Amino acid sequence: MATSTKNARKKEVKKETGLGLTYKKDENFGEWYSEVVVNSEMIEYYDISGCYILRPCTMAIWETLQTFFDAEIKKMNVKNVYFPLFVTENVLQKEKDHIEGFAPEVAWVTKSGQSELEVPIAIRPTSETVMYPYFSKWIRGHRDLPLKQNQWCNVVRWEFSNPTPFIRSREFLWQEGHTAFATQAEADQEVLEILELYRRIYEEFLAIPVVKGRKSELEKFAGGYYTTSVEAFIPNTGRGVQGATSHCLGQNFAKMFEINFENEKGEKSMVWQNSWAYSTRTIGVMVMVHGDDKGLVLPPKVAELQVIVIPVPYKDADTDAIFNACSSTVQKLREAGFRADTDLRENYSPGWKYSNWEMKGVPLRIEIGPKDLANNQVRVVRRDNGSKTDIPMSNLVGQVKEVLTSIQECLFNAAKQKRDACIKVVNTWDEFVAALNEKKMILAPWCDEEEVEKDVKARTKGELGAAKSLCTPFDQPRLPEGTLCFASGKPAKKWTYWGRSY
Ligand code: 87F
Repeated sequence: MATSTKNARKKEVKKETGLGLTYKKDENFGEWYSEVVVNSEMIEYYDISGCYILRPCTMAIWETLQTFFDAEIKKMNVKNVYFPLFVTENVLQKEKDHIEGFAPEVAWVTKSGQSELEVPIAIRPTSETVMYPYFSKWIRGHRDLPLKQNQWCNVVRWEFSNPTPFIRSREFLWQEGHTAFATQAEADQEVLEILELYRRIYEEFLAIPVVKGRKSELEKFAGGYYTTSVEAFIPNTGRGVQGATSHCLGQNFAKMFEINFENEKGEKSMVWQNSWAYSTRTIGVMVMVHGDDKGLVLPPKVAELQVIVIPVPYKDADTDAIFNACSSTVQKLREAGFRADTDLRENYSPGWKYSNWEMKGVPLRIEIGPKDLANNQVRVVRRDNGSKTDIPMSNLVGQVKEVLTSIQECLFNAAKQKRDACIKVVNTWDEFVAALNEKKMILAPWCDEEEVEKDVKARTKGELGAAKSLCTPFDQPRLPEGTLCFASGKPAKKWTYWGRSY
């Protein structure tokens, strides 16, 4: 059979059985990603480009992150609110500078039924202009401050560059926090507190290393004063990805929306504002970083199902006894607080079930066969490294706990090792270009001039997209005196990360 026909057949068989992936992560990353998110049942494609159905195992992860973050911001006395989805053109255009570059991405409702609306109504791409007129109304005196509000919602940005599930979709879920303070010092402090929560989402929950830092003038939110972010990196594509952002807006919006208050001395002053957000993009980064050729790999802390128990009945074995052992194992695990289930379907073989649950990324598999039953033990198999161990039933809960903790740690360490291996420190333009071609995350001394970053973008323009600054890390290596900018040759002011990005 010709190879192409063979491959086509292979693909067909996989489609029929739902087993395996056609593409390998290291060979065709883009196709691999699309296949993983669908075959693992995280995403279903929809008939509108850039819109995706988020299936239960996706929403379970989102809810875990949401539960953590929501509790943390409530400790900071942030209140949840909900503002409308729709915004009039008038209000949306109020802050012209901020909307200008984004205008092409705004989606509009122009009709109801067959009749044209008198005035088109926009769907929120973000809610500054929706919320701030009311901040202006609600804030009168210094006793009304700080005002801290957050909403969990969807937003729509009608993007035209290639849509990617979770990473770049036209509608996505996020939280957007909007806060107002009497002083800059309070705003500055909150920016970093929120950024730390974002770091924890990535590192503690999703097991993904991130860099905390500040965005360049070119890359910051144009309507704001300064932007901080957590930046992740995808080794396979050599692209940085902005994980979440925490902005200090300064007093720009206060000026525009007249958000004033009477301070303690009875003088009229303007508030200092922040805004901050993370979105379902977090989940896409997780899939890209941890997934492998068998499918999804989920960190135990966010996995909807942490342990799957599979009966392995041989021909003459006592199937009922094995099924019962599976059920009681699940019960023990659930009582101990784990998310566990058993797969007792009789029309699938154990091998098929192994592949199926591997595809779905379940961190730990427990197999129970006749021998295990006889020895009062179970076999546990890790999703992250495939290692197998037999553990006595008497210590089931203790050992499972240990292994899950270890998986969470190992995923982070492996991801960090891979990410760190992609970091390249360069000093000259030639080294920079070489590193970019090697898909590196580049740390370079920079003069911090906007024109120079524009020049870097222009000089690296190409099929794969231009390089840009990712962030200036808060954690700065020593910058020896006399160090020159990699791009301009002028005296360098700081170390900054550069690369292609999502
Ligand atoms: C697209 C269309 C219209 C991003 C847009 O980062 C407006 C915008 O303002 C827009 N895309 N932005 C910037 C959003 C800034 C800010 N908003 C609140 C955040 C955090 C949450």
